[in-house]
Amino acid sequence: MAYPFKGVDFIGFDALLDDDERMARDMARQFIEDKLIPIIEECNREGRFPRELVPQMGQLGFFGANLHGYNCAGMSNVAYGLVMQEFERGDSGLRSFVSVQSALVMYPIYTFGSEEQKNYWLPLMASGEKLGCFGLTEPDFGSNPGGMRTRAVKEGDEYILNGEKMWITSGSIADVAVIWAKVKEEDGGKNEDGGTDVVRGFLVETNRPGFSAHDVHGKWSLRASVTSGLSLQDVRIPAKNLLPRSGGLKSPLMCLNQARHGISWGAIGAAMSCYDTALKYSLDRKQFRNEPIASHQLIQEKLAWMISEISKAQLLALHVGRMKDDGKVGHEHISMAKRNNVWMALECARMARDILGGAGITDDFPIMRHMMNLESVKTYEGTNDIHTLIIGQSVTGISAF
Ligand code: TGC
Ligand code: FAD
Repeated sequence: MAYPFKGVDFIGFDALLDDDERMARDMARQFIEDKLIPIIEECNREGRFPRELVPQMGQLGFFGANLHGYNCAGMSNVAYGLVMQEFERGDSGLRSFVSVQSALVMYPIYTFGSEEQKNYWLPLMASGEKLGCFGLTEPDFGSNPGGMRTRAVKEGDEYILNGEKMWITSGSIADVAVIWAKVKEEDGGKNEDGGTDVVRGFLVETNRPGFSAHDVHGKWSLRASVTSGLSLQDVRIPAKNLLPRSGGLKSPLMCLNQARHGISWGAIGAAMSCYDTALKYSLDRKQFRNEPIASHQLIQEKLAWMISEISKAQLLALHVGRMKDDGKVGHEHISMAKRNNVWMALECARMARDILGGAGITDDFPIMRHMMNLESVKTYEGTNDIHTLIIGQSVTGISAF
Protein backbone atom coordinates (compact mmCIF):
# COMPACT_ATOMS: atom_id res chain seq x y z
CA MET A 1 0.00 0.00 0.00
CA ALA A 2 1.36 3.41 -0.89
CA TYR A 3 0.67 6.43 1.31
CA PRO A 4 2.05 9.93 0.99
CA PHE A 5 3.61 9.35 4.45
CA LYS A 6 6.12 6.49 4.29
CA GLY A 7 7.06 6.42 7.97
CA VAL A 8 10.36 7.36 9.56
CA ASP A 9 12.75 4.43 9.95
CA PHE A 10 16.48 5.10 10.03
CA ILE A 11 17.58 2.00 11.94
CA GLY A 12 15.54 -0.81 10.40
CA PHE A 13 12.96 -0.56 13.19
CA ASP A 14 10.32 -2.21 10.98
CA ALA A 15 12.19 -5.52 11.19
CA LEU A 16 11.61 -5.56 14.97
CA LEU A 17 7.83 -5.68 14.47
CA ASP A 18 5.69 -8.68 13.63
CA ASP A 19 3.09 -8.86 10.85
CA ASP A 20 0.15 -8.07 13.15
CA GLU A 21 1.92 -5.00 14.51
CA ARG A 22 2.78 -3.69 11.03
CA MET A 23 -0.78 -4.37 9.87
CA ALA A 24 -2.33 -2.43 12.79
CA ARG A 25 0.04 0.48 12.19
CA ASP A 26 -0.65 0.57 8.44
CA MET A 27 -4.41 0.46 8.97
CA ALA A 28 -4.21 3.42 11.36
CA ARG A 29 -1.82 5.23 9.01
CA GLN A 30 -4.19 4.91 6.09
CA PHE A 31 -7.17 6.06 8.19
CA ILE A 32 -5.31 9.14 9.41
CA GLU A 33 -4.00 9.93 5.94
CA ASP A 34 -7.40 9.57 4.27
CA LYS A 35 -9.74 10.95 6.93
CA LEU A 36 -7.92 13.20 9.39
CA ILE A 37 -5.09 14.93 7.51
CA PRO A 38 -7.47 16.58 4.97
CA ILE A 39 -9.56 18.22 7.73
CA ILE A 40 -7.28 18.67 10.72
CA GLU A 41 -6.04 22.20 10.05
CA GLU A 42 -9.62 23.38 9.64
CA CYS A 43 -10.66 21.59 12.86
CA ASN A 44 -7.73 23.17 14.66
CA ARG A 45 -8.63 26.66 13.42
CA GLU A 46 -12.27 26.23 14.36
CA GLY A 47 -11.54 24.50 17.66
CA ARG A 48 -13.72 21.60 16.52
CA PHE A 49 -13.52 17.92 17.48
CA PRO A 50 -14.05 15.82 14.30
CA ARG A 51 -16.83 13.71 15.76
CA GLU A 52 -17.87 12.48 12.31
CA LEU A 53 -14.82 10.16 12.35
CA VAL A 54 -15.96 8.26 15.47
CA PRO A 55 -18.16 5.56 13.81
CA GLN A 56 -15.42 4.54 11.39
CA MET A 57 -12.86 4.50 14.20
CA GLY A 58 -15.18 2.07 15.99
CA GLN A 59 -15.60 -0.11 12.90
CA LEU A 60 -11.83 -0.32 12.46
CA GLY A 61 -11.39 -1.50 16.06
CA PHE A 62 -9.37 1.45 17.39
CA PHE A 63 -11.26 1.78 20.71
CA GLY A 64 -10.03 -0.45 23.54
CA ALA A 65 -7.83 -2.11 20.91
CA ASN A 66 -5.54 -3.86 23.44
CA LEU A 67 -8.44 -5.32 25.46
CA HIS A 68 -9.68 -8.86 24.85
CA GLY A 69 -13.29 -9.97 24.34
CA TYR A 70 -16.38 -7.70 24.48
CA ASN A 71 -15.94 -6.86 20.75
CA CYS A 72 -12.48 -5.39 21.37
CA ALA A 73 -9.65 -6.02 18.87
CA GLY A 74 -7.33 -7.82 21.34
CA MET A 75 -4.13 -6.27 19.93
CA SER A 76 -0.78 -6.47 21.70
CA ASN A 77 0.39 -3.42 23.63
CA VAL A 78 3.01 -2.78 20.94
CA ALA A 79 0.42 -2.85 18.14
CA TYR A 80 -1.80 -0.54 20.20
CA GLY A 81 1.17 1.81 20.68
CA LEU A 82 1.83 1.90 16.94
CA VAL A 83 -1.82 2.86 16.37
CA MET A 84 -1.40 5.71 18.88
CA GLN A 85 1.77 6.77 17.02
CA GLU A 86 -0.19 7.12 13.77
CA PHE A 87 -3.06 8.97 15.44
CA GLU A 88 -0.72 11.51 17.00
CA ARG A 89 1.14 11.95 13.72
CA GLY A 90 -2.25 13.30 12.66
CA ASP A 91 -3.04 15.27 15.81
CA SER A 92 -2.51 14.88 19.56
CA GLY A 93 -6.18 15.84 20.09
CA LEU A 94 -7.53 12.83 18.24
CA ARG A 95 -4.99 10.56 19.95
CA SER A 96 -6.13 12.02 23.27
CA PHE A 97 -9.72 11.20 22.46
CA VAL A 98 -8.81 7.57 21.67
CA SER A 99 -6.55 7.34 24.75
CA VAL A 100 -9.32 8.48 27.04
CA GLN A 101 -11.96 6.22 25.50
CA SER A 102 -9.63 3.20 25.57
CA ALA A 103 -7.15 3.53 28.41
CA LEU A 104 -9.06 5.68 30.85
CA VAL A 105 -12.67 4.51 30.44
CA MET A 106 -12.78 1.07 28.83
CA TYR A 107 -9.70 -0.16 30.75
CA PRO A 108 -11.12 0.64 34.24
CA ILE A 109 -14.46 -0.93 33.32
CA TYR A 110 -12.57 -3.99 32.01
CA THR A 111 -10.28 -4.19 35.06
CA PHE A 112 -12.45 -3.04 37.97
CA GLY A 113 -15.98 -3.54 36.61
CA SER A 114 -18.62 -6.21 37.24
CA GLU A 115 -19.51 -8.64 34.45
CA GLU A 116 -22.78 -6.75 34.00
CA GLN A 117 -20.94 -3.42 33.60
CA LYS A 118 -18.48 -4.96 31.15
CA ASN A 119 -21.15 -6.65 29.06
CA TYR A 120 -23.16 -3.45 28.79
CA TRP A 121 -20.51 -0.76 28.30
CA LEU A 122 -17.54 -2.34 26.53
CA PRO A 123 -19.21 -3.37 23.23
CA LEU A 124 -20.99 0.00 23.01
CA MET A 125 -17.73 1.84 23.63
CA ALA A 126 -15.72 -0.37 21.26
CA SER A 127 -18.11 0.58 18.45
CA GLY A 128 -18.06 4.27 19.39
CA GLU A 129 -21.83 4.30 20.04
CA LYS A 130 -21.08 5.45 23.60
CA LEU A 131 -18.27 7.83 24.56
CA GLY A 132 -16.58 8.22 27.91
CA CYS A 133 -14.48 10.59 29.99
CA PHE A 134 -12.22 10.15 33.04
CA GLY A 135 -12.60 12.47 36.01
CA LEU A 136 -9.59 12.38 38.32
CA THR A 137 -8.14 15.93 38.30
CA GLU A 138 -9.84 18.63 40.37
CA PRO A 139 -9.38 22.41 40.36
CA ASP A 140 -7.12 22.21 43.46
CA PHE A 141 -5.63 18.74 42.89
CA GLY A 142 -3.75 18.08 39.64
CA SER A 143 -0.36 16.47 40.28
CA ASN A 144 -1.60 15.39 43.69
CA PRO A 145 -4.91 13.61 42.96
CA GLY A 146 -4.80 11.89 46.36
CA GLY A 147 -6.03 15.17 47.88
CA MET A 148 -9.31 15.07 45.92
CA ARG A 149 -12.45 16.44 47.60
CA THR A 150 -15.09 14.71 45.47
CA ARG A 151 -17.12 12.42 47.73
CA ALA A 152 -19.57 9.58 47.32
CA VAL A 153 -21.94 8.93 50.22
CA LYS A 154 -24.10 5.82 50.36
CA GLU A 155 -27.85 6.19 51.00
CA GLY A 156 -29.87 2.99 50.71
CA ASP A 157 -29.10 1.39 47.37
CA GLU A 158 -27.73 4.62 45.91
CA TYR A 159 -24.54 6.71 46.07
CA ILE A 160 -24.78 10.51 46.11
CA LEU A 161 -21.80 12.25 44.51
CA ASN A 162 -20.63 15.81 45.07
CA GLY A 163 -17.52 17.52 43.69
CA GLU A 164 -15.78 19.33 40.85
CA LYS A 165 -13.47 17.87 38.23
CA MET A 166 -11.28 19.98 35.94
CA TRP A 167 -9.49 19.60 32.58
CA ILE A 168 -11.52 16.58 31.57
CA THR A 169 -10.98 15.41 27.98
CA SER A 170 -14.29 14.66 26.16
CA GLY A 171 -16.21 15.85 29.26
CA SER A 172 -19.16 17.43 27.44
CA ILE A 173 -19.46 14.79 24.70
CA ALA A 174 -19.30 11.76 27.00
CA ASP A 175 -22.24 9.46 27.73
CA VAL A 176 -20.53 8.12 30.82
CA ALA A 177 -17.92 9.54 33.18
CA VAL A 178 -15.58 7.41 35.26
CA ILE A 179 -15.53 9.54 38.42
CA TRP A 180 -12.96 8.95 41.14
CA ALA A 181 -14.31 9.90 44.56
CA LYS A 182 -13.54 9.36 48.24
CA VAL A 183 -15.82 6.98 50.09
CA LYS A 184 -16.07 6.36 53.83
CA GLU A 185 -15.26 2.83 54.92
CA GLU A 186 -18.77 2.14 56.14
CA ASP A 187 -20.08 3.21 52.70
CA GLY A 188 -17.99 0.66 50.85
CA GLY A 189 -14.48 2.10 51.16
CA LYS A 190 -12.18 -0.92 51.45
CA ASN A 191 -9.19 0.46 53.28
CA GLU A 192 -6.86 -2.34 54.26
CA ASP A 193 -4.75 0.11 56.33
CA GLY A 194 -7.70 0.88 58.61
CA GLY A 195 -8.16 4.44 57.29
CA THR A 196 -11.64 5.77 56.72
CA ASP A 197 -11.51 7.30 53.23
CA VAL A 198 -10.82 5.26 50.13
CA VAL A 199 -10.72 6.42 46.52
CA ARG A 200 -13.11 4.39 44.39
CA GLY A 201 -14.36 4.60 40.82
CA PHE A 202 -17.99 5.18 39.78
CA LEU A 203 -19.77 5.03 36.44
CA VAL A 204 -21.84 8.19 36.21
CA GLU A 205 -24.17 8.52 33.22
CA THR A 206 -23.86 12.14 32.15
CA ASN A 207 -27.63 12.67 31.79
CA ARG A 208 -28.16 12.19 35.54
CA PRO A 209 -29.70 15.22 37.32
CA GLY A 210 -26.99 17.31 39.03
CA PHE A 211 -24.26 16.42 36.51
CA SER A 212 -23.04 19.22 34.23
CA ALA A 213 -20.05 19.84 31.96
CA HIS A 214 -18.71 23.21 30.81
CA ASP A 215 -16.08 23.43 28.10
CA VAL A 216 -12.76 25.22 28.47
CA HIS A 217 -12.47 27.91 25.79
CA GLY A 218 -9.47 29.92 24.61
CA LYS A 219 -7.13 26.91 24.39
CA TRP A 220 -4.00 27.34 22.24
CA SER A 221 -3.38 23.60 22.47
CA LEU A 222 -5.42 20.47 21.64
CA ARG A 223 -7.93 22.63 19.84
CA ALA A 224 -9.38 19.61 18.02
CA SER A 225 -10.16 17.93 21.36
CA VAL A 226 -12.91 18.76 23.85
CA THR A 227 -11.70 19.76 27.35
CA SER A 228 -14.27 20.38 30.09
CA GLY A 229 -14.87 21.01 33.75
CA LEU A 230 -17.38 18.69 35.42
CA SER A 231 -19.70 19.60 38.26
CA LEU A 232 -21.46 16.97 40.37
CA GLN A 233 -24.12 18.31 42.70
CA ASP A 234 -26.05 15.65 44.61
CA VAL A 235 -25.82 13.27 41.65
CA ARG A 236 -27.63 10.06 42.59
CA ILE A 237 -26.49 6.82 40.98
CA PRO A 238 -27.48 3.21 41.72
CA ALA A 239 -25.00 1.49 44.07
CA LYS A 240 -24.34 -1.03 41.29
CA ASN A 241 -22.57 1.78 39.36
CA LEU A 242 -19.62 1.49 41.75
CA LEU A 243 -16.67 -0.22 40.02
CA PRO A 244 -16.54 -3.14 42.48
CA ARG A 245 -12.88 -4.03 42.12
CA SER A 246 -11.56 -0.45 42.42
CA GLY A 247 -9.98 0.45 45.75
CA GLY A 248 -7.42 3.11 46.64
CA LEU A 249 -5.50 5.69 44.61
CA LYS A 250 -3.65 2.80 43.00
CA SER A 251 -6.74 2.08 40.84
CA PRO A 252 -6.78 5.37 38.88
CA LEU A 253 -2.96 5.29 38.75
CA MET A 254 -3.17 1.88 37.05
CA CYS A 255 -5.36 3.50 34.37
CA LEU A 256 -2.77 6.24 33.93
CA ASN A 257 -0.12 3.61 33.14
CA GLN A 258 -2.22 2.48 30.16
CA ALA A 259 -2.63 6.01 28.85
CA ARG A 260 0.99 7.02 29.50
CA HIS A 261 2.15 4.00 27.52
CA GLY A 262 0.02 5.16 24.56
CA ILE A 263 1.40 8.69 24.87
CA SER A 264 5.00 7.43 24.78
CA TRP A 265 4.22 6.08 21.28
CA GLY A 266 1.98 8.95 20.25
CA ALA A 267 4.71 11.52 20.85
CA ILE A 268 6.91 9.65 18.35
CA GLY A 269 4.20 10.19 15.73
CA ALA A 270 4.13 13.95 16.33
CA ALA A 271 7.95 14.02 16.12
CA MET A 272 7.88 12.03 12.87
CA SER A 273 5.47 14.51 11.33
CA CYS A 274 7.73 17.45 12.30
CA TYR A 275 10.92 15.72 11.11
CA ASP A 276 9.36 14.59 7.82
CA THR A 277 8.06 18.10 7.11
CA ALA A 278 11.40 19.75 7.95
CA LEU A 279 13.42 17.27 5.89
CA LYS A 280 11.28 17.79 2.78
CA TYR A 281 11.28 21.56 3.24
CA SER A 282 15.05 21.74 3.69
CA LEU A 283 15.64 19.81 0.46
CA ASP A 284 13.35 22.18 -1.41
CA ARG A 285 14.14 25.60 0.07
CA LYS A 286 17.14 27.40 -1.44
CA GLN A 287 19.16 30.21 0.17
CA PHE A 288 22.63 31.58 -0.67
CA ARG A 289 24.52 29.93 -3.65
CA ASN A 290 21.06 28.72 -4.93
CA GLU A 291 21.51 25.46 -3.02
CA PRO A 292 18.99 23.75 -0.71
CA ILE A 293 19.31 24.75 2.92
CA ALA A 294 19.75 20.99 3.60
CA SER A 295 23.29 21.40 2.25
CA HIS A 296 24.29 23.56 5.24
CA GLN A 297 25.92 21.86 8.22
CA LEU A 298 23.79 23.66 10.79
CA ILE A 299 20.58 22.34 9.18
CA GLN A 300 22.05 18.83 8.92
CA GLU A 301 22.98 18.96 12.61
CA LYS A 302 19.32 19.58 13.47
CA LEU A 303 18.09 16.80 11.18
CA ALA A 304 20.70 14.40 12.60
CA TRP A 305 19.61 15.26 16.16
CA MET A 306 15.96 14.67 15.30
CA ILE A 307 16.41 11.33 13.55
CA SER A 308 18.74 10.10 16.32
CA GLU A 309 16.29 11.01 19.08
CA ILE A 310 13.30 9.60 17.17
CA SER A 311 15.18 6.32 16.69
CA LYS A 312 16.11 6.11 20.39
CA ALA A 313 12.50 6.91 21.35
CA GLN A 314 11.23 4.12 19.09
CA LEU A 315 13.53 1.60 20.78
CA LEU A 316 12.52 2.76 24.27
CA ALA A 317 8.79 2.60 23.45
CA LEU A 318 9.18 -0.82 21.85
CA HIS A 319 11.15 -2.22 24.79
CA VAL A 320 8.67 -0.89 27.35
CA GLY A 321 5.76 -2.14 25.18
CA ARG A 322 7.29 -5.61 24.99
CA MET A 323 7.82 -5.61 28.79
CA LYS A 324 4.16 -4.63 29.15
CA ASP A 325 3.10 -7.47 26.87
CA ASP A 326 5.21 -9.85 28.99
CA GLY A 327 3.65 -8.52 32.22
CA LYS A 328 7.08 -7.32 33.44
CA VAL A 329 6.79 -3.54 33.18
CA GLY A 330 6.96 -1.24 36.20
CA HIS A 331 5.13 2.09 36.27
CA GLU A 332 8.52 3.83 36.56
CA HIS A 333 9.52 2.38 33.16
CA ILE A 334 6.37 3.80 31.58
CA SER A 335 7.13 7.14 33.26
CA MET A 336 10.58 7.15 31.68
CA ALA A 337 9.14 6.48 28.21
CA LYS A 338 6.41 9.14 28.55
CA ARG A 339 8.82 11.75 29.91
CA ASN A 340 11.60 11.14 27.39
CA ASN A 341 9.46 10.78 24.30
CA VAL A 342 7.29 13.84 24.91
CA TRP A 343 10.38 15.95 25.64
CA MET A 344 12.00 14.58 22.46
CA ALA A 345 8.91 15.41 20.36
CA LEU A 346 8.69 18.95 21.70
CA GLU A 347 12.37 19.55 20.93
CA CYS A 348 11.83 18.13 17.40
CA ALA A 349 8.88 20.46 16.88
CA ARG A 350 10.95 23.48 17.92
CA MET A 351 13.88 22.50 15.66
CA ALA A 352 11.59 21.71 12.74
CA ARG A 353 9.85 25.07 13.11
CA ASP A 354 13.25 26.75 13.06
CA ILE A 355 14.21 24.94 9.82
CA LEU A 356 11.07 26.25 8.12
CA GLY A 357 11.86 29.84 9.08
CA GLY A 358 8.84 32.13 8.80
CA ALA A 359 6.84 29.48 6.94
CA GLY A 360 6.98 27.37 10.09
CA ILE A 361 4.59 29.58 12.00
CA THR A 362 1.64 29.11 9.62
CA ASP A 363 -0.84 26.25 9.45
CA ASP A 364 0.24 25.50 5.88
CA PHE A 365 2.49 23.08 7.80
CA PRO A 366 1.58 20.93 10.82
CA ILE A 367 4.59 21.81 12.97
CA MET A 368 3.30 24.71 15.06
CA ARG A 369 0.06 22.78 15.76
CA HIS A 370 2.08 19.80 17.01
CA MET A 371 4.25 22.11 19.11
CA MET A 372 1.24 23.71 20.79
CA ASN A 373 -0.44 20.32 21.31
CA LEU A 374 2.71 18.85 22.84
CA GLU A 375 2.72 21.53 25.54
CA SER A 376 -0.46 19.88 26.90
CA VAL A 377 0.95 16.40 26.39
CA LYS A 378 3.98 17.44 28.47
CA THR A 379 1.61 18.45 31.30
CA TYR A 380 -1.19 15.89 31.29
CA GLU A 381 -0.88 12.30 32.43
CA GLY A 382 1.73 13.50 34.93
CA THR A 383 3.89 16.55 34.18
CA ASN A 384 7.46 16.13 32.97
CA ASP A 385 8.64 17.04 36.48
CA ILE A 386 6.32 14.55 38.21
CA HIS A 387 7.77 11.79 36.01
CA THR A 388 11.27 13.01 36.94
CA LEU A 389 10.32 12.53 40.60
CA ILE A 390 8.77 9.09 39.93
CA ILE A 391 12.05 7.96 38.34
CA GLY A 392 13.99 9.66 41.15
CA GLN A 393 11.93 7.82 43.76
CA SER A 394 12.51 4.54 41.96
CA VAL A 395 16.31 4.86 41.85
CA THR A 396 16.80 6.39 45.32
CA GLY A 397 13.94 4.88 47.27
CA ILE A 398 13.14 8.42 48.53
CA SER A 399 9.94 10.30 47.64
CA ALA A 400 10.63 13.95 46.73
CA PHE A 401 7.05 14.90 45.84
P1 TGC B 1 1.57 7.00 46.30
O1 TGC B 1 1.43 6.82 47.79
O2 TGC B 1 2.92 7.12 45.72
O3 TGC B 1 0.81 5.81 45.54
C1 TGC B 1 -0.42 5.26 45.99
C2 TGC B 1 -0.39 3.78 45.63
O4 TGC B 1 -0.35 3.65 44.20
C3 TGC B 1 0.85 2.98 43.80
N1 TGC B 1 1.29 3.64 42.57
C4 TGC B 1 0.97 3.15 41.37
N2 TGC B 1 0.34 2.02 41.02
C5 TGC B 1 0.15 1.79 39.72
N3 TGC B 1 0.58 2.66 38.77
C6 TGC B 1 1.23 3.80 39.09
N4 TGC B 1 1.64 4.64 38.12
C7 TGC B 1 1.45 4.09 40.44
N5 TGC B 1 2.03 5.10 41.12
C8 TGC B 1 1.93 4.81 42.43
C9 TGC B 1 1.81 3.13 44.96
O5 TGC B 1 2.75 2.09 44.98
C10 TGC B 1 0.84 3.05 46.13
O6 TGC B 1 0.47 1.68 46.27
P2 TGC B 1 0.13 1.06 47.71
O7 TGC B 1 -0.10 -0.38 47.45
O8 TGC B 1 1.35 1.35 48.56
O9 TGC B 1 -1.09 1.80 48.20
O10 TGC B 1 0.64 8.22 45.89
P3 TGC B 1 0.90 9.77 45.97
O11 TGC B 1 -0.37 10.40 46.45
O12 TGC B 1 2.16 10.07 46.75
O13 TGC B 1 1.06 10.21 44.42
C11 TGC B 1 2.00 9.64 43.59
C12 TGC B 1 2.07 10.38 42.24
C13 TGC B 1 2.50 11.83 42.43
C14 TGC B 1 3.13 9.69 41.42
C15 TGC B 1 0.73 10.32 41.52
O14 TGC B 1 -0.26 10.92 42.23
C16 TGC B 1 0.77 10.88 40.11
O15 TGC B 1 1.08 10.13 39.19
N6 TGC B 1 0.41 12.19 39.88
C17 TGC B 1 0.20 12.72 38.53
C18 TGC B 1 -1.30 12.86 38.27
C19 TGC B 1 -1.68 12.53 36.86
O16 TGC B 1 -0.91 11.98 36.08
N7 TGC B 1 -2.90 12.81 36.50
C20 TGC B 1 -3.43 12.46 35.21
C21 TGC B 1 -4.91 12.72 35.11
S1 TGC B 1 -5.66 11.99 33.68
C22 TGC B 1 -5.10 12.85 32.37
O17 TGC B 1 -4.27 13.70 32.47
C23 TGC B 1 -5.69 12.49 31.03
S2 TGC B 1 -5.05 13.42 29.73
C24 TGC B 1 -5.86 12.85 28.34
C25 TGC B 1 -5.03 11.85 27.58
O18 TGC B 1 -4.57 10.83 28.14
O19 TGC B 1 -4.82 12.02 26.39
P1 FAD C 1 -0.13 21.39 39.04
O1 FAD C 1 -0.21 20.06 39.70
O2 FAD C 1 -0.66 22.57 39.79
O3 FAD C 1 1.38 21.66 38.63
C1 FAD C 1 1.89 22.96 38.30
C2 FAD C 1 3.41 22.88 38.22
O4 FAD C 1 3.94 22.50 39.50
C3 FAD C 1 3.91 21.83 37.23
O5 FAD C 1 5.07 22.31 36.59
C4 FAD C 1 4.27 20.66 38.11
O6 FAD C 1 5.26 19.80 37.54
C5 FAD C 1 4.77 21.36 39.34
N1 FAD C 1 4.69 20.54 40.55
C6 FAD C 1 3.56 20.05 41.16
N2 FAD C 1 3.89 19.32 42.22
C7 FAD C 1 5.25 19.32 42.29
C8 FAD C 1 6.20 18.71 43.16
N3 FAD C 1 5.83 17.92 44.18
N4 FAD C 1 7.51 18.94 42.94
C9 FAD C 1 7.91 19.71 41.89
N5 FAD C 1 7.07 20.30 41.02
C10 FAD C 1 5.75 20.10 41.23
N6 FAD C 1 -7.24 15.12 33.98
C11 FAD C 1 -8.18 14.14 34.11
O7 FAD C 1 -8.45 13.67 35.21
N7 FAD C 1 -8.84 13.67 33.01
C12 FAD C 1 -8.60 14.14 31.76
O8 FAD C 1 -9.21 13.68 30.78
C13 FAD C 1 -7.64 15.18 31.60
N8 FAD C 1 -7.42 15.73 30.37
C14 FAD C 1 -6.61 16.83 30.25
C15 FAD C 1 -6.52 17.52 29.04
C16 FAD C 1 -5.75 18.67 28.93
C17 FAD C 1 -5.71 19.42 27.63
C18 FAD C 1 -4.99 19.13 30.05
C19 FAD C 1 -4.12 20.35 29.95
C20 FAD C 1 -5.07 18.46 31.25
C21 FAD C 1 -5.89 17.31 31.38
N9 FAD C 1 -6.03 16.66 32.61
C22 FAD C 1 -6.95 15.65 32.75
C23 FAD C 1 -5.39 17.19 33.81
C24 FAD C 1 -3.87 16.92 33.89
O9 FAD C 1 -3.64 15.59 34.24
C25 FAD C 1 -3.28 17.91 34.88
O10 FAD C 1 -3.27 19.16 34.24
C26 FAD C 1 -1.88 17.52 35.32
O11 FAD C 1 -1.92 16.34 36.10
C27 FAD C 1 -1.19 18.63 36.11
O12 FAD C 1 -2.03 19.17 37.09
P2 FAD C 1 -2.22 20.77 37.20
O13 FAD C 1 -2.56 21.27 35.83
O14 FAD C 1 -3.18 21.02 38.28
O15 FAD C 1 -0.80 21.34 37.55
